[in-house]
Amino acid sequence: MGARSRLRGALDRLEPPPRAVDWSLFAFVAAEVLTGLVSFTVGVPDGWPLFWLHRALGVGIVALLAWKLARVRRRLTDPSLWQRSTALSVLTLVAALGALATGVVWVFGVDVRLSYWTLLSVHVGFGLALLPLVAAHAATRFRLPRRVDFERRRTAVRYTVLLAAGAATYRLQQGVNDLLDTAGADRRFTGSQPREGDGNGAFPVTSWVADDPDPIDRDGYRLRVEGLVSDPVDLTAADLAADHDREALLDCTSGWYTVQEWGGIRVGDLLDAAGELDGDAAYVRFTSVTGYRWSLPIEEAEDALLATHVGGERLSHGHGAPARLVAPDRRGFQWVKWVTRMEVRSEYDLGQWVVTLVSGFD
Ligand SMILES: Nc1nc2c(c(=O)[nH]1)N[C@H]1C(S)=C(S)[C@@H](COP(=O)(O)O)O[C@H]1N2
Ligand SMILES: [Mo]
Repeated sequence: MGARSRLRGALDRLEPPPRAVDWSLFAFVAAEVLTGLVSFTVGVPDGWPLFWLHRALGVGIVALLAWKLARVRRRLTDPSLWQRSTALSVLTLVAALGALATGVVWVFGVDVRLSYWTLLSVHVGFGLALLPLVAAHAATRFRLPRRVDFERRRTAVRYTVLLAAGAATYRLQQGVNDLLDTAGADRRFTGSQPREGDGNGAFPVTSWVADDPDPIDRDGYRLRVEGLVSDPVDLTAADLAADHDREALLDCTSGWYTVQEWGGIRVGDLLDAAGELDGDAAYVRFTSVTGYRWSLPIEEAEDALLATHVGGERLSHGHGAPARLVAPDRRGFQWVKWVTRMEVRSEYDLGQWVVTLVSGFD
């Protein structure tokens, strides 16, 4: 038996029964959306397995999709077999190929923009569109999975091999990056690409669509420190005299990161200006002039920086002047810009997850 037919044989043995392929595709896509979204909240290197799982599942989808297309090809290419649901099937396929292609191109470090979206943001868009499409597609051809489709031992072996092969493929790709010294080699464990240089001009201004306030007048600016403190206080821009410098890495979920020297004041020192903390103090919530907000557990918050400077320059308006949060080990979206309110709270703020998405819309 030649190497080629041996590989063929191995692939055939790996191929799940048709119904299992369909349900696996659904499950893999759901898992991709889940791991993708959760990965947005991970900023510490210990979180790397989540990103690897996302990549391995992605390669797994390539294999599952290949098996599926080999089976249903004629339903797409032969017009006499077209049905009402074929349009939905094609749309689902386009979204799947879009998500896969953008993901694959991204790992090579390609850095193109589609209007102002990075390729990674387009990837996220395809992925989010794919989930409801796959669900609707599955509903048009609904067949319950059967026991025989997922016979226990074979199934376990199959999916283990599939994921292991996925991870190995990604590892191999990284080897290619290193060998050819592609831009992909400089990516962080999160997949983000580097932005080099110091100061305001070295990295992009990234805000949600509608979060676009007018520049804040320094003289009129006040930072309100309130909540579970004994003496709430309004601080002026002049009160925020930077006395700390800290190197910290900003990693945006749209796929870039930058290391900068941030100048500012420790949040703990600002809280001291508002007197004593209440015994129930558990979180500090940072709110932007736009309403955008995020909170950090009190200990982490105290050690975070309210930055007024970056790379030795005063923060530009776009980067959050007069003051923005610098939260090391957190993803960029948590680094609230144009902070006008710091509030000590006893409870976690679930609403922030929605508010960060819609703030700025009137
Ligand atoms: N008020 C406010 N703060 C914000 C944002 C925003 O849209 N509004 N965008 C966040 C996101 S997604 C990132 S990545 C960082 C980007 O900071 P930069 O614009 O200085 O690069 O700011 C965060 N802080
Ligand atoms: Mo971001």
